[in-house]
Parts: sequence; structure tokens; C-alpha cells
Amino acid sequence: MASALAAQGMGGRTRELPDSTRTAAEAGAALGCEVGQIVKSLVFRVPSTDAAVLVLASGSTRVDVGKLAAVVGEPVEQATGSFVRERTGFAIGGVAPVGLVSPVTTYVERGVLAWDRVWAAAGSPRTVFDATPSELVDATGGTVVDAAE
Ligand code: 5CA
Repeated sequence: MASALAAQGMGGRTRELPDSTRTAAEAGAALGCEVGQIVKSLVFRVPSTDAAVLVLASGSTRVDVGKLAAVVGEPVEQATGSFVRERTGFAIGGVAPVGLVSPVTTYVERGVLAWDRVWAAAGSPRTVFDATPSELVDATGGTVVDAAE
């Protein structure tokens, strides 16, 4: 993870939190920032192809699975914990948007762009890194989409 961030020009951005932050609300409280500034790394599965899709969404946004399916062009379902680990290399609660074990199609829900600076999980429930939304888009190669409820 650290090397993936460094490779994207974002070395030294990682912060270790005193407590576990499995949810955006917990991370926001630990960092003293708005929950909307926490980027959720949500993994979905495309049943027809078994492909993984990563959606980076603001902590205050609920992703609409129907809208996401329209973007993907196929129905999608929330991934199981084992699928998340297999495809990203991370456990739920610490899924980082970069440094995945294999490439995963990534979408950045446009609500993320409302903030000057955001925080995302850095591979564990106790680590986060900060980035601007455009850094996040560049580092992930993500496509900005509207997939909010
Ligand atoms: N460390 C925090 C803040 S950076 C974090 O990783 N938040 S998160 O939003 O990226 O990851 C939590 C998300 O994992 C939840 O919003 C939910 O979509 C997903 N999740 C939690 N439990 C499960 C589960 N049992 N199965 C599938 N997905 C789950």
C-alpha cells in the first residue's frame, strides 16, 4: 500500500489511527472531519461475468445499485467478504482504492468531488490516507459517475 501511494506521488500521506475505523462514521469521528470527507471503498460483483467493480463514494452517500448497474451495463450485487479479499487483497473495513492485488474497474461517485480533501482507507481499519478528489481519480484511473441514491 505505501509503495502504491508513493508511486502515485502520495508518499507520506498515511496516518495510523488510535482506534479501528471500520465505517466512514467511525473514521470521520477519529479524524475530526466530516463523514462526507471519508471515502468508502465499496466492492460490487457483476454476477454475469464474476467481475469486481470498485466504487469510491463519499461517506455521506448511499450508492444506488440500480444506477450503478446502468453505468456498468450489467446487474451488480454487493460483494461478499471473501470476494472482496480475493479481488482486492484487503479485508472489508480496510479496502484501499490503490494497491489492489489485481486491477479492478473503478468508479468515483461524483459526491466525492464536493470536498477539497478526502480520506480513504489505506489497507487496514486503522490506517487512512488523505488526497484531493482529483488525486484520487488520477491514482485509481477511476471514472467519475453519478450513482447516488
Ligand atoms: N475504514 C473505513 C473508513 S476509511 C472503511 O473502510 N469504510 S468503508 O466504507 O470503505 O468500508 C465499509 C463498507 O464495507 C460498508 O459501507 C459496506 O458497504 C461494506 N461492508 C461491511 N460489511 C459487509 C459485509 N458483511 N459484506 C459486504 N460488504 C460489507
